[in-house]
Amino acid sequence: MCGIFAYLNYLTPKKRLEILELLVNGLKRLEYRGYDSAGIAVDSSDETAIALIKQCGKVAVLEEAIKHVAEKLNFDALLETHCGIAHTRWATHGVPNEINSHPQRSDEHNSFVVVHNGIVTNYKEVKTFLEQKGFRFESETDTEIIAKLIYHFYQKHPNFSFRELVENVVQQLEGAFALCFKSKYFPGECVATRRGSPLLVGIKTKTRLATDHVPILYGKDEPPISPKEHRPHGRNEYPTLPRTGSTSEFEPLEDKQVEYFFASDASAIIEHTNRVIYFEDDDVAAVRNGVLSIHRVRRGGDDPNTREITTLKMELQQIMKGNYDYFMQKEIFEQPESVVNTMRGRVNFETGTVTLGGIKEHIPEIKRCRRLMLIGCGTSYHSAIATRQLLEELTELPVMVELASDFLDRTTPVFRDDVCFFISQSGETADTLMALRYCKQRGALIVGITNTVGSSICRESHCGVHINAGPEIGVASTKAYTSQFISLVMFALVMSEDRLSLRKRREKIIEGLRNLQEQIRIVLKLDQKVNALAEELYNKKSLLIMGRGFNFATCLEGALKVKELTYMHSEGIMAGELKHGPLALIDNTMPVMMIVMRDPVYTKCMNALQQVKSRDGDPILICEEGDAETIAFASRHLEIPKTVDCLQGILTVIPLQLLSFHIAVKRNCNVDCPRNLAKSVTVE
Ligand code: G6Q
Ligand code: GLU
Repeated sequence: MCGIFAYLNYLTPKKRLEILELLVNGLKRLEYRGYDSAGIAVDSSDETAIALIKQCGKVAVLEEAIKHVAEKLNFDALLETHCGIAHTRWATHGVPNEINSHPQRSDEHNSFVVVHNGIVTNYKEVKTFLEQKGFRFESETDTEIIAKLIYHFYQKHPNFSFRELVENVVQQLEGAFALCFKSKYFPGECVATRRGSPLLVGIKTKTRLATDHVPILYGKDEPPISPKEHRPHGRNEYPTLPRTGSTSEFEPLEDKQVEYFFASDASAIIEHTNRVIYFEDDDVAAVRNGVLSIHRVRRGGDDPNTREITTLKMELQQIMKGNYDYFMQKEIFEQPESVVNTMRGRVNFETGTVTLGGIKEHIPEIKRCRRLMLIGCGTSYHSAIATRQLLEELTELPVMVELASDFLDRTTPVFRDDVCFFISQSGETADTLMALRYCKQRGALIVGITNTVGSSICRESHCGVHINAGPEIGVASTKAYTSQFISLVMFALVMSEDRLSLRKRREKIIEGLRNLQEQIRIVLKLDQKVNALAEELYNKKSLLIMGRGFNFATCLEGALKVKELTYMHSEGIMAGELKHGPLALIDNTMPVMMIVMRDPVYTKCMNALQQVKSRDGDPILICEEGDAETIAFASRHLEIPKTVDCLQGILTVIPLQLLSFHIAVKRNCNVDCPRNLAKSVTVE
């Protein structure tokens, strides 16, 4: 999920030190993406042929470590043709430490090394297969299976090209990945591929390239297999692909000297060249003898013949934030992808089943518990409120939702047969961590729901779920909220899997999860409309956000976003509480937003709407797409696609994330780092 950078110089002599500096510099350009460890692989002159340097922590720590291998590596050696790969890791499988950092390797001789962004969801099966073949694993990562699998294929097919080996490997992988490979058997070559994670290559030549396109070579359907290579698959074998046919590699360059820069995004490339190719899913790009070729195993009906070399016209700053001006904005718009990453390898839409590997073994114990307790702070606490009703419904257990600080203040009674969930994006929030220790001491089962692998909350939990939203840089939490929400929904689904009476309900929810990505995209299209509302609201003193039922959490979370980003007063109000006090605030000057969806509390929400209107209030509605009857009651509204009631909060919160963002920009507030706040609150 973080950064890949690889550099290949062909007939372009560079000192080893220069290459190392170039690789480190590439990683520095990717630092803004967030990461926890970093590593590099370059050719060495000793018997391993490839040197690996890896460190937990910042790229600067890696840079220091590189200095210490100066003698061993002969920094002054001039390398005419060379391939180096580098990586910043945001751990998803295994804590951040040196062994788990990338590049991952095939064996102790570093025969094949690989850097990976993303998650391989079927790594356990592949690992079992490779263990049976005698491979011994050293890391906890999903990535290590890739390095070992390619070595396995190499041993089986020693005359396959590097690219063919990679093609065989990726055929066995499920999940999301961008990969760059290096091998001692293929010096000066690099093979890169992607599926679901971004990857591009920059091309630098002395003279301008003769072409703007690189042809795509498609594997033949029935390629010839020489008798020597053809071995029947034994039992339990991963089938190997037939050799792909096309080998006539394309030579785009007049000039033989060339440099290639592979990277997760253009920020690491732009200072070297502005000529880039963005890879598509399942492209396998190989550089051999200085020539880049792009291969695809199969050809689909309207697949193109070439990939275009595009010219970047962006500034560095622009690239880092993509098309966005702020990280928070980027993270809001990343939600169609981050929600899928949370579900990847867990929700099987074909069979309608959900598996949470991190808590699987504890499910029988959880099913026997006395109650569930969900504990967190701020946004993380709101994700617990958002899912409480569904958890009560699908588990039929009492569910307590607690603010960590208040929970500790009350010295709340906790028992051995309680199951306590600690929800935290950073995994380091002091209040949440204290509450965790308090519950652990009392013998409860501790379940962590975090975005940061290896964080304190992760380490101190008995089991847990990584929400896999990817690093969140903006201080105001956005994509982590929707991913926490989905993680808790998935847990509720796991808890109810053998309940026949709930089958229909579960099917509906799983269908809802399947459609979320598309629906979030639709909600994000409201951006301009929300911006217009922000124009109306940005110089007001206060904003009340009302709703109830499944959408109450959205009101609290929306109000928190408005407060922290815009420094304006805002309050999330349970619509049922209106007549018990807040109604007194209503007049024709008080800005109000109301969430009114066609769910079981629709009529009650409409009553609240009437009460506000009859006090001269003029609420802005967040309501269901096409609900003309409700829309008729308001002068302004935002229409949101309908999903199953318990998931609706994921869609209703997004306009409020956007609203707080636009108001903050209009009020000249610091969007990514609001005053007085920190991303990780490590003090009580
Ligand atoms: C919200 C803030 C904040 C955050 C809490 C808890 O926008 O980021 O409310 O959610 O400080 O942080 P953790 O989720 O990291 O424990
Ligand atoms: N899943 C891999 C790991 O945990 C890669 C993570 C990343 O994208 O940085 O090692």
